[in-house]
Amino acid sequence: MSLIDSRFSILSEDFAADPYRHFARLRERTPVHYEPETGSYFLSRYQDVKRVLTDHEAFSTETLQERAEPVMRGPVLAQMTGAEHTAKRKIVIRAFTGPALHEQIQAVRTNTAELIAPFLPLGRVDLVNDFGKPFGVHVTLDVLALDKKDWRRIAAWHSGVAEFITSIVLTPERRRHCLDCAEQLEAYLLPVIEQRRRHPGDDLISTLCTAEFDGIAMSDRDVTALIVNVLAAATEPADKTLALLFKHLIDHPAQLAQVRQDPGLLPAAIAETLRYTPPVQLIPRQAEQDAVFAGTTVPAGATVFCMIGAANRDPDAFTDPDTFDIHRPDLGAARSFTAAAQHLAFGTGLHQCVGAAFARAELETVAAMLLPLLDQVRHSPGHPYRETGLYTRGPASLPLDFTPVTDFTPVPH
Ligand code: 2IO
Repeated sequence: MSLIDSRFSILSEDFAADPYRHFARLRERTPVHYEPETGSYFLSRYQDVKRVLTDHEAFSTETLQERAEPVMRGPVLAQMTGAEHTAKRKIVIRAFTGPALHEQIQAVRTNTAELIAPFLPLGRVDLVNDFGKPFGVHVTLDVLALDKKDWRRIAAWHSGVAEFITSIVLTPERRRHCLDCAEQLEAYLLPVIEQRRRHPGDDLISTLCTAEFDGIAMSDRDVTALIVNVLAAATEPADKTLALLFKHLIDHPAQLAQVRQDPGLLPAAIAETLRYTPPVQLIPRQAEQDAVFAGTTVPAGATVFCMIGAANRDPDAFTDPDTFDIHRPDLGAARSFTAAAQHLAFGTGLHQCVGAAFARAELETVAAMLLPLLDQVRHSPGHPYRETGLYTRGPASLPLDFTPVTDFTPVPH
């Protein structure tokens, strides 16, 4: 192994600038990459990642006690097991499927129309900072039936919470900032919980407040944690996936033309975006016993990071994996938002994303509305493309030009 290889670090600027350049070498030469600074192991092969995520006895979610609980203010779904996990997961899934999903799609439509309107006459929008970020927060607040007038504060607290759960190394100053955000968010939520306990509606927070587990209602702490869990999980990947979808389609004009002509191709385009550039790049687990991968032992107690981006581009799982192709036969597009998904962007196994169907509906709805509005959409000249984030990753910005629209009136529903 060359000197360069032995010095290679996932914490380096070089890796942060473009992780995708390093994935083939990692899978081939160091499929179990050790980071001495954090004492954790990074797995890059599809089969290894799949094994970790499906063997939940050998690879637990204990790591979340340190990584999530301090800012979630209590236990999140992914930490739970057994009957409690099944019962609470069901409650949350019900809020994101069936009739509830129907209403959320309406909320996605309304938010899309309101948030894109000011940019249409300009013929210019930064799809991340002008639209995607506010859009992700607005939709999440509608799902939770929280007051959208508070969106800026909630967005700022969310950023602190997300920074905490997605950091590989965190300075004491940043840690303090993140905990402050979480405490303020908790203080904001407590009166809401109290009010919904007294006057429950049909929103998710009310359901959590009134639900009983083993004949016992959930405590404020438990309800708070699940709200922050949903808030983070629905908000953090939304702008990234939307911007990545548009970037890939703009960079592949023939596929963009096909999707414009047949919006029925959107689920496949979204699924291929999730495979090609998953917004959640890392999923942590704790090895409960010594485990051997490709001849390397990961010791009991160690944190293992599943590298979703690397696994999704493993040639053992996908043909020509570095090519963006919405028609690829090995994607299994129809199953891409279910437990049978081939790509690992929603994880897999017991803790697979509960919001996958919601994510599909949200992205399909917003993209189907934006595509006809953004005629001749293209990258604005003079802005070098840059992605940020090791854990969650997406474009720092995505400035786009398109044909200005002067006669837009949001269609009432
Ligand atoms: C919130 C990275 C936002 C989840 C997490 C502590 C648990 C879990 C995830 C995703 C996205 C987050 N982990 N969603 O990776 O709920």
